[in-house]
Amino acid sequence: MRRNLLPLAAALSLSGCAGVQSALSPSGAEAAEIDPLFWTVTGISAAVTGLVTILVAIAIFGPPAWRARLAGGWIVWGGGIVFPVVVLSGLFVYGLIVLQAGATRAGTAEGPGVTITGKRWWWDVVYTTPDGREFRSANELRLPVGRAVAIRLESDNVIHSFWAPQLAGKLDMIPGRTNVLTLEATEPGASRGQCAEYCGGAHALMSFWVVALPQDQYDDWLEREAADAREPQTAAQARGRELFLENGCGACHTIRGTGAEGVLGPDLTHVGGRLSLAAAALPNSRAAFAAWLVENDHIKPENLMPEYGYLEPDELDTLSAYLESLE
Ligand code: HEC
Ligand SMILES: [Cu+2]
Repeated sequence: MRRNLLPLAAALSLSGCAGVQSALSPSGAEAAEIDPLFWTVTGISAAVTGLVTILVAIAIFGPPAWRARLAGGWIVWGGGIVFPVVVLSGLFVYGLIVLQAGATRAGTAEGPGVTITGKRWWWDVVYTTPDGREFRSANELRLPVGRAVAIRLESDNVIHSFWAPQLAGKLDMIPGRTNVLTLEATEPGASRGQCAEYCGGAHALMSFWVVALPQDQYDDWLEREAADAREPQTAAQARGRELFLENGCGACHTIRGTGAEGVLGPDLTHVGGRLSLAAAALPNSRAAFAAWLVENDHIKPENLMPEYGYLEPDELDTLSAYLESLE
């Protein structure tokens, strides 16, 4: 039994080392600087553990001559004071140098940057186009590859923390304060992030995607995202838009170009184009829209959106088809 469990436990813990939300697969400049810190500290810790284990084994099982040598006062002074002070001071200074990474990166960002506000339990994201138009999005951050971008982090409720492990270390979002994190994606692709400061019941479901795009694709995307919502293409989608407006969704949500201008919930102008729904609690699909509308409190307990259990199945389907079409 134990022989089977050990490798299983090791495999399980190692499986956390790769994937879309791992500080150990850096795809950002700051994360790439932090990565060696992890391996250096892990390597030195392993070496020290190995050394101590050998000395303890000698002290218990070794030949009398070796044990006598270990019994001297030097082992207390050398192994108990000098060695730890030297090793830990060295690691401390090395850590300080590496952790400056974020600070030294500040000021390298060009352009208007992005403002992300921690909400209960989602992320409000405000971009500015090169010609100065500001617009909102939510629950996803897109970045151009190879360019440092200043991300202003804020909160209007409790403390949250913005952590995109593949890009950089985490930074807190503190009410009444603006913290600036400079992110520079070094390769294109999508990775996941997570709120890293307990902020209430559904904190674990407050995640997001970061999508790094080559500069020209990013520029195209920014232009499309800044535009108003696309018009319904089918009768069903048009009916879906009516249902959206009739059911009061616009009190909390904005869909630019429809007259819905609420700001209590995520901006839905281009919700169909995002990788996930409800801060990565659900995939982005028509079924997920429908599920969210009728049982969002089950999916994300105590979130601030009411459930719409009274919608008829065909209404639900039409409304979801409209939302899905908002790319
Ligand atoms: C009282 C305010 C309120 C009303 C009314 C409301 N919502 Fe929401 N909605 C929210 C909040 C808040 C969230 C974010 C929940 C979370 O993730 O914690 C949300 C999330 C969503 C999402 C996920 C958005 C994303 O970025 O993934 C969709 C889709 C959505 N609402 C659609 C609707 C529709 C359709 C209606 C009308 C039938 C509606 N909402 C009515 C507050 C509201
Ligand atoms: Cu949180």
